[in-house]
Parts: sequence; structure tokens; C-alpha cells
Amino acid sequence: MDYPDIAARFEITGKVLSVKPFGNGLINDTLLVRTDGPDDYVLQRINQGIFRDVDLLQHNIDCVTAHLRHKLEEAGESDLERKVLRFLPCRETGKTYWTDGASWWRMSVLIRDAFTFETVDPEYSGYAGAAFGRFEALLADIPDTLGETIPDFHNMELRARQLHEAAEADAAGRLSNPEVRGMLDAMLPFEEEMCKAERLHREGLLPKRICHCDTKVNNMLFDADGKVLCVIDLDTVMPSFVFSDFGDFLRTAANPVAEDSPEIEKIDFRMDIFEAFARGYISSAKSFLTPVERENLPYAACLFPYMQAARFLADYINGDTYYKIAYPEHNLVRTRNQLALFRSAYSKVPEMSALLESL
Ligand code: GN1
Ligand code: MG
Repeated sequence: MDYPDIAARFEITGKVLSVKPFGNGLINDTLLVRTDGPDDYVLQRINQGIFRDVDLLQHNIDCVTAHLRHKLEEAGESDLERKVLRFLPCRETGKTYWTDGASWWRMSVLIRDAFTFETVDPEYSGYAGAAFGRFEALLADIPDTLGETIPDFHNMELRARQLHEAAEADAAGRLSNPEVRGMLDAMLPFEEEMCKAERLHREGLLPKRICHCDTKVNNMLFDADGKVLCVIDLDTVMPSFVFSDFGDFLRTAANPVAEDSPEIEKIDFRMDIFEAFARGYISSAKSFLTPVERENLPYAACLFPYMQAARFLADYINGDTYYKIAYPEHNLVRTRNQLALFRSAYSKVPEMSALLESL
């Protein structure tokens, strides 16, 4: 079946003119569908190996987009079509996905005159912080129950266990590389400390809230004036700790190079980005943040490069079964990069804490 036929399964308007690859996500396949009608669309093949329960996945997204739309309407905001994603129903089932049993597809309206960035300056980081804080604040009273689309997605205890299991199985024979062993040894001393969030949660000191859980810089749409229009890539919106959104944004934005750059000598966790993002985030999240959440934001800034290093390294050891790679050592290069970022962030925790206290 070709793309125009798949697109025709959904309630699109107009005739498909062209279909081209779009964006650079590591999980799903994303395509831009141009039409002769009023709208263009984003068509995605959902990676069902990772999102096992697509019905639950789209249920979450339907609830989240409906609630965001409702809250923004209530607040009297205009231009909602550019501020909330709209997924199209399938003509046959009315659900916001379609499957032929082999592949799972979904389609949303392309937001007009919107831009994504791979890097941001402090000014845009401030807007992003305010936007992600607001995203969490708006979803705080969502009436629906959202499921975990990937259970224990940001659970560091689980990610550490998966890394140990990968090393034990050594399925691709990659532990013969001394660098891989060296990375495992380098990570181990920090493991317990990085699992702090799960302990705080068990002790009843840290709540789960609805979070975005993939707050990479490029998951936010800006308008031509640099104002945030909306947050995209809603696959992982689920109950998590606020550390997820705070930490994952900084993981991508405070790194002076891309997460897969081999130029690790350039890596220095950017405090100007931290400060701007933290200011923005706290301005919109202060209504609900508890003291424990707030004082652990520097920990969150370390946790996410650490967790991502564990995930990239586990995938490398497993033989690259999860993330898309462009060359054989890609996951190893990514791990090097994230470990360097972790070390740099870790050395700046006192500075981050002092800064937060002054806000
Ligand atoms: C994946 O889908 P994408 O490329 O935005 C991953 C994130 C990682 C990120 C690393 C479902 O995000 O958790 O942080 O790659 N998403 C999933 O770049 O695993
Ligand atoms: Mg993405």
C-alpha cells in the first residue's frame, strides 16, 4: 500500500500532492503530506515494537489534546489550531490511528508557520521552560486516567537493571571492547545516587504528575517571533516525576553539541541555559512544585544525561535493537557524549543549587 492510500484512510481534505520524510525522531517514521486542500498533514508510522499498546497510546494523546484545547479555550486564547495538535479520525473506525495489522499509522494536521530548532539560546530556553511548566500545570486537572505507554519509562532503577542485564548477556559480543567495560565501570559509582527519585517516591516524598517525558529541544514548535506555539511528540505523556521534563530539556539544550556529536571536548554543561530555563520553568510551575521537587532540580539535570547514557550503552551492548543508528558505532558515540555531559553537569550541582535558591 502506498502513502496516499494510507492517508486516504483518515479524514483528510483534498488530494495528496507529495509525501516526504520529515523531522529526525529516533523512534517513529515521520512523513510530511502536502495536499491541494487547505491543510497539509504529518503522517507517522508508529513504532509498535516500542509502543506495544497503540490503542492506549492514542487514547492518552486524544485525552491530552482534548484537555489542552479545553483549557486554552477557557483561558480565552486564540489561534488554537496552532497551539494544540489535531489528530484525524480514521474513516472506518473513528479512532485516531489505522492499522493493517502489520503497521500502525496516525495523522495530524501540520501546524502552519511553525519552526523547530536543534539548539536554543538562553532567551528561547526561558520560553521553553515556561511552556513546559505550563504544559504540566494545564494537565494537572485532566479528568482522564492516562496509562504508561512505556511502563517505567524514566525509572532509573529499571534502566540500571537493563544495563546490567545487557552486559551480562553481551548479546553482540561488545564487552570485548575495553572502552565499553570502562564506561560501565565509570557509571557504577553514581548508580545509587541517580536512583534517588524512585526512593523518594517510595518514601511518599515525591509525587508523579502528568509530564511530557520527551522534552528534547526539537519537540517544541515556535512561531516566527520566537514565541512557543505548542509542545509536540506526545507519545510519552504519562505520569512521571517533574524531573523528566526539566532534566530532558537541559540534556539537549545545555549541551553545546548534539547528543551524538563525537566532539566531546567541547562539552560543558551550559549554565546560562540552565538559568534561563529554570527561571521560565519555575515561573509557570511554582503553583504546584513542592520543596522536594524544587531542591532536586539540579539532580534532575544530572539524572537525564546519566539515564540516556545507560540507555544508549545498553542498546549498543544489545546490538542496536532500539534506537535508529546511522553507522555501527553510533550508540557508542552517543554514550561517550552523554557521559561527558553527565560529568560536567555533576560538577556544577552546587552552582545550580545556589542559583535556584536565589530565584
Ligand atoms: C527518543 O522519539 P524521539 O527521537 O524524540 C526516545 C527518548 C530519548 C531520545 C534520545 C520513546 O526520542 O526517550 O531521550 O530518543 N523516545 C523513546 O534522543 O524512547
Ligand atoms: Mg521527537
